[in-house]
Amino acid sequence: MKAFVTGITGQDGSYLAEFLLAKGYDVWGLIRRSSSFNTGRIDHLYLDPHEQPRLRLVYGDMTDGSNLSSLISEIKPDEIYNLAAQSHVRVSFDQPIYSVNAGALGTLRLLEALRSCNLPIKFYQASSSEMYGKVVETPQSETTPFYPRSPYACAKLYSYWQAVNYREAYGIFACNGILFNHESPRRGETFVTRKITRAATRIKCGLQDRLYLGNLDAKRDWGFAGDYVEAMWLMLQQNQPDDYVIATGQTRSVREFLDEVFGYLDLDWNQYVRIDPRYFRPSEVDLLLGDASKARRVLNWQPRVSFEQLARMMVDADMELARRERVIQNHGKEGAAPWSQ
Ligand code: NAP
Ligand code: G4F
Repeated sequence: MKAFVTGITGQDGSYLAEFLLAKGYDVWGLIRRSSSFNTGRIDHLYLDPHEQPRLRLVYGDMTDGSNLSSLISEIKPDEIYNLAAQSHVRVSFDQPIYSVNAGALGTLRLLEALRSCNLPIKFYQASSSEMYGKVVETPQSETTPFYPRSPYACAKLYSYWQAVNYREAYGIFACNGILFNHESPRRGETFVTRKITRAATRIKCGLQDRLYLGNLDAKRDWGFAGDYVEAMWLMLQQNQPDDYVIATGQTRSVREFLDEVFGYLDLDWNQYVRIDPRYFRPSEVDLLLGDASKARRVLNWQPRVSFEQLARMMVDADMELARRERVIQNHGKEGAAPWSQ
């Protein structure tokens, strides 16, 4: 089996690539040219000389339709996982046009590339619980109406409907995974969970003394990214294409995440956290709570990692990074260049 993964350098892309390689897939990943290395999350898969060269990276961009088209006709994958997006909600207010170009039109470009090559390729679309936005019912399921609250969420909603439309109009096996927030030690450093675990561990190691955050009252249904990529794959293994909510069924506030993380480190976050209005959003999503009973029933999927385990896993990984950073800093103070050790 051959899979083509957009967004392979991101959090989910790295876990999905690991998962598919372990299943024996050949994995092709789309990467963007960057002036610095951007493959840190997948280097362990790519650079191991003992591995079969079953992971191949190709250059491209979701804003470049002709490139996507020639890649799809050349690779002829069995499955496409479309994970690429400007995925930061706050940033999408600063860069709405780009976020929509990459996140919404990018999906359309990929679907068109798929359609025109006339192969029975299965398509996974990374849809998001952000589409529920100002929620009209709780918990949110596949039948809950959408109410997007950001350029990012509007882009995701557009992609969601295009995936449904290509399924209905052209018979393409297209699935939407409506994933609620999922985190891991590989989460981008500017998303709130990772920002907190990184800062808390650096505070514990004496490397920083303040953490500036926005709205602490927002509630999210947080799961572990490693569990969620399995659900993506399961969707494409069914007889019929469909859309599924993937969530834990529990919701916690940012404040509760702070309690868990700082408590684990024996610290009181009130002493270190300050509110900075720069991190407020023009319109906020107050509460997300997913009902994944359809995925449990049809896909036989369920999350394995609890909220507490997730927070601790992220703290443990960031503590390791903070300790290394402290060692490098101490070497620096002694006048020795760390790279010469
Ligand atoms: P992420 O860590 O931000 O990764 C995003 C990926 O998209 C990166 O590989 C990034 O490449 C790539 N990308 C961005 N713009 C691109 C462009 N114009 N052309 C090609 N590639 C581009 O996001 P994630 O957390 O793994 O999430 C994966 C997908 O699921 C995203 O679409 C996200 O919106 C969606 N989603 C995420 C969650 C969540 O809680 N994590 C929940 C629901 C849905 P670079 O590395 O070069 O930046
Ligand atoms: O961690 P966040 O930035 O994630 P958000 O906005 O929920 O979006 C993530 O999950 C979505 C799924 O629902 C994905 F589709 C999307 O791609 C992304 O992965 O913020 C979570 C909450 C928000 O309410 C935000 O206002 O935390 C609040 N928050 C408070 N202080 C903060 C901060 N968020 C960030 N990023 N930084 C802060 O300092």
